[in-house]
Amino acid sequence: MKFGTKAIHAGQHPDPSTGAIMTPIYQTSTFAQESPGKHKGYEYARTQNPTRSALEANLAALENAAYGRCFSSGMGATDAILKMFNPGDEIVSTNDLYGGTYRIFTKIYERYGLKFKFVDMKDLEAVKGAISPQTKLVWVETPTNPMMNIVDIEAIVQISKAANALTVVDNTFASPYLQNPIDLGADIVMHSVTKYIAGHSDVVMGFVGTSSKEIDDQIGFIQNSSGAIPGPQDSFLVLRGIKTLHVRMDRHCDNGEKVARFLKDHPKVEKVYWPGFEDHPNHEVAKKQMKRFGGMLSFILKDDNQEAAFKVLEQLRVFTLAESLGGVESLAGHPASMTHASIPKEQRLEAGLTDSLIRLSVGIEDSDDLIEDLKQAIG
Ligand code: P1T
Repeated sequence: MKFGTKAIHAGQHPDPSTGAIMTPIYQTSTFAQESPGKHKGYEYARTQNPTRSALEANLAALENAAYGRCFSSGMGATDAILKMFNPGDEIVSTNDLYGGTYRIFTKIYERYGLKFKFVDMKDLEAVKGAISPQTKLVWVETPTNPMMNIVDIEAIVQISKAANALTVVDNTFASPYLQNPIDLGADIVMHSVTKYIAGHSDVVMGFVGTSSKEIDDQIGFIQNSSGAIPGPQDSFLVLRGIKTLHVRMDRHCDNGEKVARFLKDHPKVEKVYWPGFEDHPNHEVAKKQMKRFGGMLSFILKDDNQEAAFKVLEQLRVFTLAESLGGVESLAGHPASMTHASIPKEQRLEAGLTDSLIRLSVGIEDSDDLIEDLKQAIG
C-alpha cells in the first residue's frame, strides 16, 4: 500500500460493536476480565489501550517498521531508548541536535553512567574516530535542528554495524512522508509526534519504531514499566491529524521552497540553511534519502546580531513567535534563546548556531501572505 492510503487506513478498522468509522476514544483505565488472565487482549491502559494501539500500528506502517510504541512526548520516547543502555555504554551523537535531546543526554543520563560523544556527522571519518568498543548506539538527527544539516543515514549505518552498535534516527524534521530510516538500515526510528505527524499544534507525543522484535520487546517493557504513555484522547487527535499528513507535507514543502528562495535573494539576508539548495553541503545526500526537502529552514541576517533578529521576530504578523514546529500555522523562533538555550554557547557557535539565527517552520497558509509578512518584518 502507498503512503496516502496507509496514512488513512493502516491500523484502523470500523469499530466492531457499532461500525463507527473513526477509532473510538477508549477513555478507560482498565478492562474487565472473564477470569484472571482471560480477557479480550486488554488488561490495564498503561500496558495497552485500543486507541493507542491503532495509532501505534498506523505509525509503524508509515515508517515501514514492524513495531511501534507511542510515548507521552518526544522526550519520553528518547528517554525510553536511552533506558535500553547500561552504565559505561557510549553513545555517539550528532553535534547539532534539538537542545532538549542534548539536555537529557548530558544533564540526566551522564549522571546514570552513560557516556556521550558529539561529532559533526557530515564528517564520516570523525564518526569512525569517535567509535570505541564501548559504543552501543549512534544517535542521528537529520535534518538537524536548527542548522538543517543532512546526515547520510546509510553511511552511518555501515559504520555503526561494523562496530556492532545500533543506529537510531530522530526523524522529526523529515516526517515519515519524506524519509524512512528503517528502509535505510537504521535499527530504530523516533519522532516528536508533536510536530508534523500530529500537525495541528494541539498534542505533545513521541514515537519509537523498529523492525527488531528484540528491540521492540525492550522498548515495550520500558514503556510499560516507566509508564510515559499518551492518553486515548491525544492518540485519537493524532490519528485524525495523520489522515492529511501526505497532503500537508506537500504544501509544507512547496511553501518551504518559496520562502527559502525568497530569503536567499533578500539583500538583508546573509545565509539561508535549507537542504533543497544545490550549494547546501549535503544536498546530494538529501536528494538520495529524502522525498522532498521539507518546510523547515533557518537564516541569518547581514546585520548579524541578536537585536536585529529580535526586531524581525517582533514584527512578524502571520508567522507566530513560538517554540515547536510542524503545525499547519507558520512559526518563527530564536534557537539560541529558546529551543537550544541549554547548549553551552561555545558548542552552539561551533555548530554555526549564532545569536542572530532565526528558525522558520513554514506552515501551509497561502505562500504570498508568508512572503509579504517576511518582507515587512525584515524591511
Ligand atoms: O517536544 P517533544 O515532543 O518532547 O519532542 C522533543 C524533540 C525531539 N526531537 C526533535 C528533533 C525535536 O525538535 C523535539 C522538540 N523540538 C521543539 C520543541 C522545537 O521547537 O525544536
